[in-house]
Amino acid sequence: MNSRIASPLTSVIGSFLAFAVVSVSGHSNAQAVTPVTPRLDLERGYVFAPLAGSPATAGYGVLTNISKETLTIVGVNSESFKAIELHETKEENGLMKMKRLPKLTLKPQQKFELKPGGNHLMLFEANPLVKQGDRVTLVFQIEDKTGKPTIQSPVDVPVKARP
Ligand SMILES: [Cu+2]
Repeated sequence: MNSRIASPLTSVIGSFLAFAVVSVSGHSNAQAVTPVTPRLDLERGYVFAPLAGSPATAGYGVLTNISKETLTIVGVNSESFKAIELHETKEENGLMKMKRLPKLTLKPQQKFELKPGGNHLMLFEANPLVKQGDRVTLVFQIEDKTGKPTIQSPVDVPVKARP
């Protein structure tokens, strides 16, 4: 439509991609990383600030597959926590029990709600510097077409105080 607008935009995108490639190749896990295209969103996402002496905290929000393909989440990690698991909460014999979900498959636009008392992210052994008001990056690992967990989809969320 308007080439005056189109050409600076293209060069901005071009330099962004060049930057992304440089930063990925400078990372120590470079061989496992596919360049990042947003695939997952965590709407209204947050994690509760870790409590001193507690081994784990929890994270919530609405996970949405914003890609055009079916995605299978096979893990979550973060530099701010030693380990992260996706947990589902189900009633069994009148008791609410939580269980690790090793995989979660979402069709395009499909949502999976994580909320207090229900499904959640369980975040273990926070970095001691993580505190209320910070933001942490959660990196969702997604299987590629061969079934290897090589696609990384980062989501940035705030750290909130417990109510
Ligand atoms: Cu849990």
